[in-house]
Amino acid sequence: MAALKPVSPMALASPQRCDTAGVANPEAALSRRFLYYMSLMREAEDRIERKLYRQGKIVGGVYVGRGQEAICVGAGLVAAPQDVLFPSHRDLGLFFIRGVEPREVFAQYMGRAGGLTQGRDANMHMGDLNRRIVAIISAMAAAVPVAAGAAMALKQQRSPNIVFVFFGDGATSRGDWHEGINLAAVQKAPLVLICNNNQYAYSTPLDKQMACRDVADRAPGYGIPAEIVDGNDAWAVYEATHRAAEHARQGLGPYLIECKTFRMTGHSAHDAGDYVPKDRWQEWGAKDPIVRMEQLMLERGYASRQQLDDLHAEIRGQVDEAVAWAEASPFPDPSTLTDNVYEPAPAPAPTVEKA
Ligand SMILES: Cc1ncc(C[n+]2csc(CCOP(=O)(O)OP(=O)(O)O)c2C)c(N)n1
Repeated sequence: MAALKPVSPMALASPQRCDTAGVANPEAALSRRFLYYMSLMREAEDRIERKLYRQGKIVGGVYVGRGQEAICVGAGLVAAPQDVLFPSHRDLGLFFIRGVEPREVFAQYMGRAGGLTQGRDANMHMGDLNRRIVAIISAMAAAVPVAAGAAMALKQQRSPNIVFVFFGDGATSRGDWHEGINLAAVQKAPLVLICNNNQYAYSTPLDKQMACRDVADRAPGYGIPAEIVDGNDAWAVYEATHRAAEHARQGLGPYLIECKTFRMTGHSAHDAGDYVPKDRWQEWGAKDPIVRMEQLMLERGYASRQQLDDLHAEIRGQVDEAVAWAEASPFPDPSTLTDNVYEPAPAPAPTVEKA
C-alpha cells in the first residue's frame, strides 16, 4: 500500500462535512463514514448480484460498482444536500448518502411497490427527485447535457447549489458528452464531472475506445480544468471533488475529475468478464478501496479490528432486514398501472360553423 498522505486542511475545513463539525477528530469521523457507505454499497450489491439475481428475484439487469465504491462515496460526501446528483449505474453509494433506505433499494431491484419508483422501471432508472437524485439515464453520456442544463438553471436562479454528474470512460467517447461539456463550459455552469475510468466499456478496453492517454486530456479542448486521482482512495476523491465543487460554486464553471480505478466484475451480472486478463484482477484486487480504508483507520488509530468487524456485522444485519422487508413488499397493484403516466389534456372539440 502507498504511504499515507496527510489530509489537506482545506478538505477538512469543507462546510459540507457538516456532520463531523465539532467532532473531536473529524478525519477519523469522516473515515468512518467513508468506510460505512462503501461497505454498505458492497454488501448490498453482493447480495443483489450474487444471491437475489441468481434466485431470479431481480427485475431487469444488474450493474454493480464493486471495487469502485470510493468514487461515489468520496464525491458524494462533498455534495451539499441541495446539490443535484446524476448517478451512473455504478454509484449506489450516492443513494445511501442521500438517505435512501436499503429496503427501498432492494424493493426497487425486485420491482416491488415499496421501491423508489413503486415497482416501475427496475433499477437501471432508479432516482428520487425529492432527494435531488435524477434517475439514472441508461443511454451512455446522455446524462451530461441534461446535467449541463440543470447546472445552467441553478446558475440562472442564482442558487448556491451545483450539479454532479457521474459517468464511465466509455461515455467520454460519445457525442453527447462533448456537446454537454462544451455547453456547460461556455455558460460557466456549476457542473462537477466525475469519470470512473474503470478501463473497460462493457468488453472494450480503454485503448480501443479512445486514442488519448487519459480522459483528463479531453478537458483542455473545452477550456476547463481537470485532474486525475486514485479512484480507489476515498480521501483522494473527496479532496479532488472538494476542489472541483469550490471551483463550480465560485462561478468558474465545470471541472472534470478522472478517477482511475478498475471494474472488479464483468460489465453486468450476465457477464463473467472473461476477456479481462487474470493478472489485472489480481493487481487491482490488491488495491481494494474498502481494505485500504480499513488499513488507514487501523494505522492511524481511528478504529480497532474489533470495531471494524462490528461495523461489518451491523451492515450485514441492516441488509438482512432490508431484504426481508423488500421481499414482503407486494408487487404494484395492476389497477395503478397508469398512475403518474402523463396524459395530455383532451384537445377541445372543433367548433362547427353552422351554415
Ligand atoms: C448509447 C448507448 N450505447 C450502448 C449502450 C450499452 N451500454 C451500456 S453500459 C455500456 C458501457 C459503458 O461503459 P462506460 O461508459 O465506461 O461505463 P462503465 O459501465 O464502465 O461504468 C454500454 C456499451 C448504452 N447504454 N447506451
